[in-house]
Amino acid sequence: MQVSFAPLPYAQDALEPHYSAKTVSFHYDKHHKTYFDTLVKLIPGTKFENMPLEEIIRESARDASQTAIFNNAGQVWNHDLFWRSMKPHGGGEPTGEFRQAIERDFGSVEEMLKQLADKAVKQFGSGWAWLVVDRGKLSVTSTANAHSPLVSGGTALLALDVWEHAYYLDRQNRRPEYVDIFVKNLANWDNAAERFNTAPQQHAEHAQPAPRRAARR
Ligand code: MN3
Repeated sequence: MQVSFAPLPYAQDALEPHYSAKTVSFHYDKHHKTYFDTLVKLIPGTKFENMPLEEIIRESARDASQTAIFNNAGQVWNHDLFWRSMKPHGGGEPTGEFRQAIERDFGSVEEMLKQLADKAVKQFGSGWAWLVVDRGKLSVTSTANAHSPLVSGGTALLALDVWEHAYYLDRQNRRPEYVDIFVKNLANWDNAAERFNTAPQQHAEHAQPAPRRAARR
């Protein structure tokens, strides 16, 4: 089996006071771990058994009879990125080439943050907000439940979990407050920049479609 339960990239209390150790403990040790444990029980003896996680997600997304595997695999992947989308003393602003790309595609960093927060707050029910790069172009999007840009297209740079379990212990129903704190105090732009720099077809000029051949008669 190729799937694994990734260690947290920091101590459970490292995001205090913005994201409590209690929430990290429930969210990582219970919710995230349960998705992983369930996946590990579901895949033995199936074609998914020896696939890398990303392939399990893409394959199961295409098959309505594999919803349980898709949901649990998707949530393992989404949470792996979510924990890396935060860091102690995070927030602030992206820098360098990544920042230039944000300014090119959104007008300003502030506008990108505003649009990301808006997607996160308005996602109806459980889901995720994302900063994505697709063929060199940045955008923000949201997905429901276990879905992600792995399925909808592009490379996810930042994942913001808006399932209630992500914030309820700290902020009850106040999702906008959680989103605001995530953006201002937790977001890990270094990790997002690294993912941007290594994303396939990072540069917009590579995104040009190949010249079309003249139609034959
Ligand atoms: Mn979660």
